[in-house]
Amino acid sequence: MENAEIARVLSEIADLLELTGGNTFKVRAYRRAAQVVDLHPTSVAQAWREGRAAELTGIGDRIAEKIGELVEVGECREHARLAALVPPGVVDLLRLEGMGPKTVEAVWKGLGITDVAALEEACRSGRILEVPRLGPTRAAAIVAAIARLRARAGRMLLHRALGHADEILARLRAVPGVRQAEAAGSVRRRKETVGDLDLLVATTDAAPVVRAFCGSAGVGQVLSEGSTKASVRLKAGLQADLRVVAPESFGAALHYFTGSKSHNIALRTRAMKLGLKVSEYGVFDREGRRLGGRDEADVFRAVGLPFIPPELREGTGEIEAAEAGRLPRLVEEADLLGDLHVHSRASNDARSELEDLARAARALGRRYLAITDHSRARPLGLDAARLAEHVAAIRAADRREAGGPRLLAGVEVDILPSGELDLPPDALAGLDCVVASVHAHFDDPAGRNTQRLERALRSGVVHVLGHPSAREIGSREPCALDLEGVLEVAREQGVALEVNAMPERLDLTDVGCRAARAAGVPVVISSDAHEASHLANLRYGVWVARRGWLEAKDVLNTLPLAELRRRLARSPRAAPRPPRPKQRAARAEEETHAEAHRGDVARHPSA
Ligand code: DGT
Ligand code: CA
Ligand code: CA
Ligand code: ZN
Repeated sequence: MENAEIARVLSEIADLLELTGGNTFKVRAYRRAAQVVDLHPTSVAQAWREGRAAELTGIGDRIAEKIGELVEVGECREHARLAALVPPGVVDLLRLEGMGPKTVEAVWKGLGITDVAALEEACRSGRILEVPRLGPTRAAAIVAAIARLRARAGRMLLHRALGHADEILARLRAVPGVRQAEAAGSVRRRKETVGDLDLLVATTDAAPVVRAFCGSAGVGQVLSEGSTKASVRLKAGLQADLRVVAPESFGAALHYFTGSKSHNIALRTRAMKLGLKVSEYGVFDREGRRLGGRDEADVFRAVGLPFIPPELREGTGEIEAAEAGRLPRLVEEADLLGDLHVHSRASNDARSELEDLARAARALGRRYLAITDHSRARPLGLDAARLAEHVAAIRAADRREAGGPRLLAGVEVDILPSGELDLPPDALAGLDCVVASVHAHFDDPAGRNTQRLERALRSGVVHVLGHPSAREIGSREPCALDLEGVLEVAREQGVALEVNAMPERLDLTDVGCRAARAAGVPVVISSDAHEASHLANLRYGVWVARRGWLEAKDVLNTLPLAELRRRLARSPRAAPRPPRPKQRAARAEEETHAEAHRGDVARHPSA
């Protein structure tokens, strides 16, 4: 058990004692103990197990016993006893800035408020003013504190977190003496959501950097400020941690704070076997001589590995792959030549004209753009007749737009709950790019969802399965799905799976990409732009694909248009392949590469 967790329980006991009228000395003793544990430099749990609990000065025997209980059995009876006396939501009220135990007790016992939502409602309705000493100003402060609590509870989407990081980094880079300033942590690994920002600066003069950081525009509260590190809570709710290091340690620190934790552990284990020590300060040999650490590459070089891109550092086999010389050459944004899922104003939820889209895509250097507006099941989408007109308009615009990109005529056809497509096959037959996706009925059981998708894939007219899980991060859970089964059918039918690059979708996920690659199914990375400005979002999809170990050859829209057309303009599979025998799955990762390559010819004899 981590110190932080032990400290949390101890401090919750203090809270509960206070809410239940416990003895103030006892309350204070628990609070002090919580703080001691929290700030203890080494593992308290380990100290307990090794019989060194005495080194925890400031903790009495009674509380030490509670810690022992926590360490041994993972919970403590005193905590459970007290928690039973207080409705669970009431302790949450104490998490709100500005709500002490007295106020919490007053709203709980006075107004019967037992959770954050009820408290918010009471603030908004004014009922809270019935509590003595609670005026409108405090009510407003409580509402603000609730908003911050909510922001804190959730992780932030990568694109927003990156925005905050870039803003602060720009400020830090402007401080005289700063050599380098970078984001580490999950932001650098391009994880889809971010728990907090980890920023790193190289300089010999830390003080002005810490000052600039704490004084950044977006900072709501300075949580701690030291000589070479600081933590702040941004007004947006996100926490940001700063570390200032000497330039000769920057690479080692960047590696350490980029993580992930499991990658770091795997790398250090390897270093130890080589008689080396890797820390955030550098790489050291047995005699403690420093071998490097200025550049991140030093760390990998010292342990005899090639540079591992941050997106792969999740401790899921990247060290082994690096060791075997089998790291993928990850796809890059510049590899993408076009975008295969774009909405124009023919979709009722999109605004841009074909010309606007073409212009924006041209500025981004895209060579082709498939216009894929919604079919009719989406309100005011295209029925067969309107689709035919729209296709003519796209073809005409394509002839007009001499400077490129080439405009491809497509559609995003809805997959109905039955698995049928929402437009007849002959309306879809002549299109350059048919994206089929689910937009409703997300809650069906896995079996039915899987059948639904498989049926759509077997229609013989679908090129791409759009946002396969239909999730929206933080607001809609992914559909229950047998992805392996869907991939099997996609492979047999020659259908690609989409990595939808909208920051709140990112669907396929990184894990899904890896599964697609293992199954020999190509992906396309698409913006799903609903406005011309969204065309730039492809990079978020590229990061997902990179985290999913994909190379350019795994991604169809890295192909030049002629080749892409050959790849898409295939006739439906005549006879489905037999299901793959299970024992082959183990070899899949190796094989599928070769197969994906051969597939171009083998699966499309017409080409
Ligand atoms: P997040 O913030 O939840 O999105 O994810 P991270 O990966 O940014 O995690 P964070 O902020 O807790 O820590 C940043 C990095 O610092 C982490 O990826 C690796 C390193 N790190 C933190 N704690 C430990 C640790 O206990 N052991 C090791 N080896 N590395 C750690
Ligand atoms: Ca972090
Ligand atoms: Ca952190
Ligand atoms: Zn769409």
